[in-house]
Amino acid sequence: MSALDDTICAVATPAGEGGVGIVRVSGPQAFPIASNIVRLRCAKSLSEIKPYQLYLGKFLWDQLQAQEKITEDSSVVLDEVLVVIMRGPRSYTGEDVVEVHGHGGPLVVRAICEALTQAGARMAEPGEFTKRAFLNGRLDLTQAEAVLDTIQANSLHSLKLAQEHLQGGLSGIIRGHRDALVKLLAHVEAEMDFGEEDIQFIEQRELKEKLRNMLRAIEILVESSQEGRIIREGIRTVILGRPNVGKSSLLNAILDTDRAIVSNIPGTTRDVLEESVMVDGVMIRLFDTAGLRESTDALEQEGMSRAEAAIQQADVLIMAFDQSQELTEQDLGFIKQYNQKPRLMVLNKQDLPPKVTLENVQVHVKQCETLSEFETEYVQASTVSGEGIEELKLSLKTLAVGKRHEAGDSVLVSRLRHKVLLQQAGEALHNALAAIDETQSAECVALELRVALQALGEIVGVVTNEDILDQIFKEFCIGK
Ligand SMILES: Nc1nc2c(ncn2[C@@H]2O[C@H](COP(=O)(O)OP(=O)(O)OP(=O)(O)O)[C@@H](O)[C@H]2O)c(=O)[nH]1
Ligand SMILES: [Mg+2]
Repeated sequence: MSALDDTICAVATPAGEGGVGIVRVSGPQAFPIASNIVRLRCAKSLSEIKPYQLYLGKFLWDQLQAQEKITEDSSVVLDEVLVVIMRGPRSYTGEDVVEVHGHGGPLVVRAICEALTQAGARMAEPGEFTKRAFLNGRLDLTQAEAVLDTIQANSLHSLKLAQEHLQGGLSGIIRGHRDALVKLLAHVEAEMDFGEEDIQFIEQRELKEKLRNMLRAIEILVESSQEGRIIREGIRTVILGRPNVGKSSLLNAILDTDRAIVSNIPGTTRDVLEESVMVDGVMIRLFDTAGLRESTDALEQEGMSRAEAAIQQADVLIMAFDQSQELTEQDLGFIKQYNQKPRLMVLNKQDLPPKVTLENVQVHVKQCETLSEFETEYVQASTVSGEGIEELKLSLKTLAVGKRHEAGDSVLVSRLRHKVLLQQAGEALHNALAAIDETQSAECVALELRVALQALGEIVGVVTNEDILDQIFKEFCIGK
């Protein structure tokens, strides 16, 4: 992506037909360039009109005379438009911005863009408007990422989380740690300068306590990342179990549609089937899988290895049992084998005479519980009568997200980039503390503090490089 001295344009609304199609122009020449293609009814030029107000006008384009000043006589009216200007720095990008609101036809917006590029603008790259907002200091990096999260939000909770970050919830905390760290580093460095004279600029006890508190706060942020990611991306929930216990029926019942094929022939489901459903503001991504059993059928084996892969990626497991049949060795094997995730034990087919009770399953879960730090919940359900299906959905949500975010008292980290950098910062603080304990030189301590500072700086974008920026902004759509 190039520097900030050119003027960029792009369609800001989704492709296809719609009520309105908006083309956005940003850069030092935004007003003169856009003036070439619109004529306002009030006859003023774009640089003369009031910002943040819509003006009625026409989009005029004469391809042959595009380089000359267009008059209504010599050019073709292609649409009736509304135009709004925003003067930098009080705009999204921090630059002069023009938005042309035309009718939402693919041809209209494309023609507006072509006319703008003929008049001197350049087509924007993905995320370039937001990148400019970042480079011009309108947003920091976590906020820019939160813009993307807002656009991609798939549930009310993920939207809320994105907005918390956009409002600076996370950056405020990170900046607080950075500021504190800068001060501590200054003390340690001053000690290096005057080391010979044995002057202590900060009590070692105080330094250690401050570093320890910061380390703990950073660890809490890292710990929140699992929950944050789940809220941002949805809860990956895999339904597993023996063939014929009713996994696909459960998927259908949760979705309240006839999505998956159900039959009394064991081994019906082969591929992994994914569907999403919203539960209480959180997106649940459900994966129905092939029943797990010994099989020589190549197709079924492939289905089972896909099921295994899905299980490894899951946030939560639904382990389905048929309570009208005795628990089999296989059932018990699953309980033991897949105990490294939060799981929901579903005793299905409650409409049939019981052979298995909740207690029976609990006994087996208890036996392997000592090996697992993960929670287990139980639900009795029937896909025929609908019993337990609502309860099942809510249990899933609680298992995956917990109550913390709903209480609204903590900021969650939701991106892997942030988590990795926080871990780096935490490790450096840990090393700094160890260096102090081992009475290593102040230089060693300072070195670690600088590593932590660098990592925290990268999160908010105080320290950055072009590769990181490209990586982040290429995820955006064009026009944002
Ligand atoms: N009575 C009763 N039958 C059920 C219930 N749930 C599923 N079934 C029946 O159990 C059989 C198997 O259901 P599926 O949903 O296909 O089972 P599955 O676990 O997906 O099976 P595979 O895909 O072969 O692994 C079908 O005949 C369903 O109609 C239930 O709650 N009660
Ligand atoms: Mg199935």
